[in-house]
Amino acid sequence: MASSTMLSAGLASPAALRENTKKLGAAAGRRVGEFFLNGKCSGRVKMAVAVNVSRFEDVTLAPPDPILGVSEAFKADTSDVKLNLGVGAYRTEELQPYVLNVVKKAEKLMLERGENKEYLPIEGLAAFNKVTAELLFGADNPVIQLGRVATVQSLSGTGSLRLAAAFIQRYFPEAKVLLSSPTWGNHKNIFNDARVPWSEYRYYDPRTVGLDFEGMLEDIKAAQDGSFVLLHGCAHNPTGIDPTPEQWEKIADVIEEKNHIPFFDVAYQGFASGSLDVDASSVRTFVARGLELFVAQSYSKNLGLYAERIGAINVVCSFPDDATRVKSQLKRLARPMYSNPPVHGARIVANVVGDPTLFGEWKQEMELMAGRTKNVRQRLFENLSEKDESGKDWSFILKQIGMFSYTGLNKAQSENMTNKWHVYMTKDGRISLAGLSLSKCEYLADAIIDSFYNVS
Ligand code: PGU
Repeated sequence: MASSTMLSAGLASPAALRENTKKLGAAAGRRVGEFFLNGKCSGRVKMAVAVNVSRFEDVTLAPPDPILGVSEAFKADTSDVKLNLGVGAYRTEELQPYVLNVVKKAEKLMLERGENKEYLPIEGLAAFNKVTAELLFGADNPVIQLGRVATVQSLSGTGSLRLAAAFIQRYFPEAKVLLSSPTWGNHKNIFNDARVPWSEYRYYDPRTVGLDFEGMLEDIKAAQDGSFVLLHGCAHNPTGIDPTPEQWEKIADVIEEKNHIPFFDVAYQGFASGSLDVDASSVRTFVARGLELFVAQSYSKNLGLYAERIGAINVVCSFPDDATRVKSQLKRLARPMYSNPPVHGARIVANVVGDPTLFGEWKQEMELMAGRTKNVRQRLFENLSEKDESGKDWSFILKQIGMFSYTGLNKAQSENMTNKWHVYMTKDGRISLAGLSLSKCEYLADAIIDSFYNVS
């Protein structure tokens, strides 16, 4: 069959081919217009009718991703001194990627057990879902004991956020999401693509290089009742500035008063302070108040499982019945998107968190990663303070937490860092300290001072 079809296509006259292409184009055009893209879509393709005209002519070139695109540019640079401080990925002092020892041990165990590769259920690996919720809320948290949490394993932090966004779009079509200004750039893409409207609340104050707490509260108060408020559970990306425990309480007061729904993005549990519990305390504060909320979790950073795409979406509900229905609908949304999540990373997490020895070792390795990042932060601050003859106060760097430092460099200054100094970073002035070594701090300090004072 296949060969006869090919043969007849091969023998068709150019005129017949053109006619066929026209029909195909028209049919496909209808399909695209009527069935697949009902709403407005800026990237809609006009179907080409002539053979020698591409159907993809109207597809514009997308710009490189502001974060992941930096790694691509870094790879293309041949300089010896180049430094990749763009993506938030932990490197060793030798600037090499790091696979945690506990991950290797868990993988060895998995290999020995000869586990199969069959599909997971739509909601993911049961053992993973159990431990991930316990790690986040605390195993003895009543919301877990009472079955009030809907947990679904999803495609790391990003996929979990995207699944929740689809849920919001379906069940809260009138609601808006409030995002911090600034926030992780992909948040906007995620809610845009899910067609969930968003606006911003004030967060960063450039005058103090700190939190604009009053502005934040004012904007959350001013938003329409019942909005989703996206909060970074710890180690705010990109600023590295977190509210204090007292401030979290006040944020919770306003959210409660306005009947808003908190939506935590927890991508750095354990990586901010080195302690899993301390880094989960913001989420636990809100849960203790009996609020309904969403939490997206990621194991990219704390277990170094970046490419395994392992994470979860948790929805804390008022009643166990709600949790059952919410979970069923999250599964309903996941099924046509990606069917079911990957098993490998889920087994690693389940083995590490579920085994007391490995769990203990993980905590030590996490402290080591967080500790190395803190040491680099300290060294960079010292180098900047020593070298800067103007007496500028660089101590804001020490007040920031997590993988990143928000340097305050503007776009042109950040570009100078890359073009002149081969320091790759995002254009908002963010640098990943987790990708920096102690021995490169001095070079980086020179680059920052040059960019800060010589470029406006
Ligand atoms: N949420 C926040 C706040 C993040 O910073 C990141 C990762 C994620 C979610 C998603 O991480 P997953 O790998 O999907 O679990 N941000 C890093 C990594 C690069 C990126 O942009 O995806 C960053 O450098 O900002």
